[in-house]
Amino acid sequence: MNKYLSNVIEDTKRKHASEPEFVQTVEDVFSSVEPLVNAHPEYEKFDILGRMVEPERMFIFRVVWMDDNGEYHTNRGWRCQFNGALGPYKGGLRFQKNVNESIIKFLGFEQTFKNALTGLPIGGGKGGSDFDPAGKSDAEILRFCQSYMTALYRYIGPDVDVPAGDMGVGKREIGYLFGQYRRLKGVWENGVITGKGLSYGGSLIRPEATGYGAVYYLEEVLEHENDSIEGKRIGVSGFGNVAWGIMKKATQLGAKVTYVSGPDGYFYDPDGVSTEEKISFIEHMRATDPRHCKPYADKFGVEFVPGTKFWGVKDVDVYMPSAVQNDVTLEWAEKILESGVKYYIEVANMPTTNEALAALRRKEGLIVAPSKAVNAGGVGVSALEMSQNSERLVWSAKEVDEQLHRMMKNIHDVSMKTAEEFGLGYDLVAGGNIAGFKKVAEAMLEQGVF
Ligand code: 2IT
Repeated sequence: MNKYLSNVIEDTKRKHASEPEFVQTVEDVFSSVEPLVNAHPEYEKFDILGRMVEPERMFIFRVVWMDDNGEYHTNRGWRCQFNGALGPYKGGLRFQKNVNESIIKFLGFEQTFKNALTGLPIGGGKGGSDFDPAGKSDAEILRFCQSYMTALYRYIGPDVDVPAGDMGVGKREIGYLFGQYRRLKGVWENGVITGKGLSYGGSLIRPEATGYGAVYYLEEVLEHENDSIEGKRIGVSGFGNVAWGIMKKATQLGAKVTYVSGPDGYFYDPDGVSTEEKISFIEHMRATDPRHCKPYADKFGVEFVPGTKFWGVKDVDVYMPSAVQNDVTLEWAEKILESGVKYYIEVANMPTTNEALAALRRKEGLIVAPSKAVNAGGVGVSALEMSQNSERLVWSAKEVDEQLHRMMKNIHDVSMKTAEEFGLGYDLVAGGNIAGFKKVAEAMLEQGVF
């Protein structure tokens, strides 16, 4: 391996010994960009790799809130402004019990390259809290969000850092966070946050964008293989906002999501989650009980298998991991390899462990697409929301959807062409990583010492 590259990886492992997810994502991206680093000796001269793994800054703050019984709770909040070379820091907030510094940092690092792939002027950031939204009342969520924003507001702004949602942060939380920002600053700067409600500057199609974008990307892959989306059966892990968007778009295009998993097991619906009633029920499950997908099986009378995942089933055409990081370990990857399924389209951030990903990528005839390209439509439409806010206009759903579609096509094409340029064939993982990295590196080089 390139000496400079391996030195930076070793350094990262040493400095971040207690941050396994962050080390994992650095190793993943850096193993892909080796041909680029070999072709650009100036990266070493200007220490681009060393700079790339160090967030520009990261805030840690206390978030104290009172529950409905008047008891005090103290959580930890983070915001990581990872890389601002391409634009204001941009990325979601994740509220989840298991959130820690390693998770925020890995997400911020990935976000930097993902945002570069959108082709829009956004840098990479991420934030969150170890707050557990499960079972909290609306009033408790409100108080938590107000306290969170009170700690954060002075570090963000429409031209500084623009948060959005991620797991545990949806339209309701975004509303409370924005309300508190406006109250504290006394200005109408709705471009400070994206994923807003339509009544105060949200973008049409933003809720659907990540899932729709993932399906548009899948269509490009299928077209490359002289195949089509019509009739495809898709297995999706997770039933959050992203999976919901995939179900809607897949249905519109004549495909269907037949397997869905949650923390409690998975269900199999041979007809697909493809009626309005079923898709609405998915939304309802997410809002009321995100830890169980069994209620779907009970309601619609389909098979439920408790306590396991469906990876390895043979009666699907496409796997789309859309839940949490490291969902697919080597053990599951081996089952996927045995299944003979041809398309493995990552959707969630880092859903595959590095060893599982390596095993999947080695398999001849299996097409693997990386999440930082596939799920980029979400943040891409967030950037479009920022444009609408600065224009003080609202674009039509059709216009946003068309731009999203073009963006996804472009991300696929750039990834494909970049891989070809480096003699790697149709390698969407390497192509996506190299294309995103190259863009950020160029901007950093041109901006001098920063
Ligand atoms: O992982 C992601 O790209 C997001 N959670 C969306 C970020 C955004 O700023 O819309």
